[in-house]
Amino acid sequence: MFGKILVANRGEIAVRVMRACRELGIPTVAVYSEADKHALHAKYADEAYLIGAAPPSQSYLNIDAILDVAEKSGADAIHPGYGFLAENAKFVRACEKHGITFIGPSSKAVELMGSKIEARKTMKKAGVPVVPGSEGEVRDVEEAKAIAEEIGYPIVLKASAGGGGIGMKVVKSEAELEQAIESAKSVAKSAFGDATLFIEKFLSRPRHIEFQVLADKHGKTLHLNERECSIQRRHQKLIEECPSPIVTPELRERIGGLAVKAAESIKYTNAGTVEFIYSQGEFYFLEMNTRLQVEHPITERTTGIDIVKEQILIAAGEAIEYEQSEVPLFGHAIECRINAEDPLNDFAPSPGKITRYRSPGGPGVRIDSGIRMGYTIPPYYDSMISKLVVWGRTREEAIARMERALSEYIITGVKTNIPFHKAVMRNEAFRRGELSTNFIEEQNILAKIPEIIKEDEAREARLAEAFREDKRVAAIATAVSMYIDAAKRKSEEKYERE
Ligand code: MV4
Repeated sequence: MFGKILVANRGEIAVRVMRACRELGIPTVAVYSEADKHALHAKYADEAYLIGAAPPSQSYLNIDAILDVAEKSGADAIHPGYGFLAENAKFVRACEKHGITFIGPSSKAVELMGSKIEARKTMKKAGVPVVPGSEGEVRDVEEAKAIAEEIGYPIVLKASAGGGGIGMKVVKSEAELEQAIESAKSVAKSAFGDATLFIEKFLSRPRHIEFQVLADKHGKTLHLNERECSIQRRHQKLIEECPSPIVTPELRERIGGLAVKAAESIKYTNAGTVEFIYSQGEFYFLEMNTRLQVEHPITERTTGIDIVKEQILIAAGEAIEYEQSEVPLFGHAIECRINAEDPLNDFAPSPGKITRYRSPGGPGVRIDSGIRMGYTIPPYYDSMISKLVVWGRTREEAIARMERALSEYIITGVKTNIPFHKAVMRNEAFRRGELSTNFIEEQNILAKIPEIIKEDEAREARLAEAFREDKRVAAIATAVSMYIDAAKRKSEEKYERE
């Protein structure tokens, strides 16, 4: 087992990984930037090292600085968390070169799945359904026209080096094609340094359903059920749940089996996620993420499996001890990503000092957070500050619990998207499990937010007034009791004189 683990990340996920290390009795090393001097993760670790200035390129993306700390601290393994270097094959190779275990898949697996064209080819060969589209790269307009004729409009242009929807371009007719290709190429070039494009048939109103996979180094690969992640805004997931309201046990077995086949086909090891889009009754491979996902806690909550611990044990060469048939799925979990963003200002980031912080508690509530009272959220990083995860025996109970937990979650000093989550939880289509990637627009969720903010402000004002009232009452009570004591003292003195 590892002697010491360096967590090459920040915020809630760094604290979350350190918790698993602590439970395994493994000392931890934090790295932090100038902006994170007082951050929770730097305090939580057994050792903490400054690695550079606030901008990620000078700190959390600085491979040499991170490996220097690993050498200096004697860390023999690195957990990358998600984002930053988590899917950077160059970083994985650098760890391997330095004899430091990267807690994740091999650099080969990261590289292969990093090319969406290679991923599609690999999945097709493994018998995993892919969206009809181009075999490989689409080099010019003529090729694109021919493919689009074959599969029919609308089509979508995607960057092979991309992911998460960046650079995606929907094309409704041949007339738009040439211009669309030019702009998609330039976006791909600037975002990923690689202009390679491919084409897929555009599937309308899809759902995003992904399967967690876990594979050890002894040939065992299994899935830990699915997660529904359809509520997204500009390709950013906001609310995830497990299980998906539309996945039956038979579907779970069939598509979970495809996810396992996908992982086995590339000899995948460690934790990964196979993403599917579900449209008109069919599942199609979308992408494979070769990292721990933000939303992993809802899988942990409904299986009882600590995925980060499994990652560490697998990376250390341990075998997975249970069989697929022993992976449970109990109850229903929902995660709301709490972002420091202003929902009334196009969700613009809202960094700043947290003046009041009170997190919810009670049965079935988990908070993974990297913030605390008095902490100043820096403007340099992702706006997610915590994850609120609730569990219930049923989806209905989980929704009611999420509403209760959201009503208890107090964060002031910065704007948050908590009102957005409240609006979704009370939406009838959401409560019926009728989701799609167009949910936020179709249900006009954003229009509901001002009213909710007004309700919250009115409640806060009532509480403050009651508190002031309490203070007034307490002050009057104190004055009366002081008056009574003085009167009593006076009558006693009078009695003694007589
Ligand atoms: C698609 C699609 C429709 N048809 N591909 C790719 C990256 C992922 N984050 C979003 N992607 C999509 N790929 C085809 N052929 C629609 C989306 C999409 C989407 C998919 C699932 C969940 C939310 C989404 C939001 C916007 C677009």
